[in-house]
Amino acid sequence: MKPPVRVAVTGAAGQIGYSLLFRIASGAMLGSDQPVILQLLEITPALKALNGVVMELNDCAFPLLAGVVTSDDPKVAFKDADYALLVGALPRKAGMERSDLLNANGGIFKPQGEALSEVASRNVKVLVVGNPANTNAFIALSNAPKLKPTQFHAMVRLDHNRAISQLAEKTGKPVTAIKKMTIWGNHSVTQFPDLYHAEVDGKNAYDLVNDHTWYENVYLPTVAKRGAAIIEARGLSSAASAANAAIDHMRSWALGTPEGDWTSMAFVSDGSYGVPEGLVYGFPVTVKNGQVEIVKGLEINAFSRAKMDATAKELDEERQAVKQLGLV
Ligand code: NAX
Repeated sequence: MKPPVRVAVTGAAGQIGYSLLFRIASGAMLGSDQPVILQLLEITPALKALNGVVMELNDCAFPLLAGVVTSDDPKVAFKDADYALLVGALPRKAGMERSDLLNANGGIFKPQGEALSEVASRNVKVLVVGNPANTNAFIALSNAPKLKPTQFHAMVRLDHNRAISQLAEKTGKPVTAIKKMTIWGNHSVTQFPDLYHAEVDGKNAYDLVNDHTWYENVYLPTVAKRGAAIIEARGLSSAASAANAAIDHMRSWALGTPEGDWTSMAFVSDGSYGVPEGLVYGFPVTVKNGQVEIVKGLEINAFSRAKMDATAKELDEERQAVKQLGLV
């Protein structure tokens, strides 16, 4: 058996945490030969509920769970962490302006970035799930001078999985037939799910569907607004599917992507595909030995260009806003 790795999770007593922790402890994220120590962060009032979750974790008697730490102090929860999943955030409430939302989340992700920079493993892989995920990741990485910006990702994998599922339904094929899906840009309604490079059983997905009206007016909004549809149906935001996507993202980052396929991850742009440098933007990526590479050389048509620029513009506006608020 390998030595245990340390996995920090914030917002651990929340909805997503309740699905996520059990899957990490079962080996779904890092493999069935990788013991884990969970290091769980919550705000002080939620520590009691968190203790209940820890009781349930213990009651599972997971063979891979080598220890659990709970704290309301990021410097304790992030100490020597090899992986950090930043789930706890302040969602937008009715009547909240965007600047209020960014300010509230700045209060969470600035100190968490600083703490990660000080105490986490030098090779820590950080995934931001809490919304607005891309900009929260930007705030965290901007406050972590001792870590590389590329150590911080934002999650677009739920959008990626939704895009695969919707395409599978349209084409009548299993999800396993679908490869090379991409979510470009922000985890928001401006995201761009790209069918021009996706494949279904090796055939080009856009050509196979052969219906631009459906693509533009049905598929894109269905994928982008799926979160709202879940809230409408369930009365609560996506939790199990979000936790599943976080597991998928970290698994791809730690263990790699399969030959002949890629996935979508959001992280600091190096200027690829004309995306302004420094924006935390979703790209198609392959991963080998923990090294994330943007898939190069994809042809971008005028329709895609406009969509990719619109989501970049939104992220740039959020970047300007957090700069003005003094959060970065
Ligand atoms: P919950 O409100 O159920 O749980 C959030 C938890 O975070 C709470 O227990 C709260 O006490 C804790 N928390 C708040 N501030 C904290 C801090 N400073 N340190 C540690 N913990 C803190 O929300 P949940 O449904 O679990 O969703 C969590 C976040 O994920 C939200 O921001 C949500 O918008 C976001 N989502 C992101 C998705 C994505 O694809 N990137 C999809 C699902 C989800 O909507």
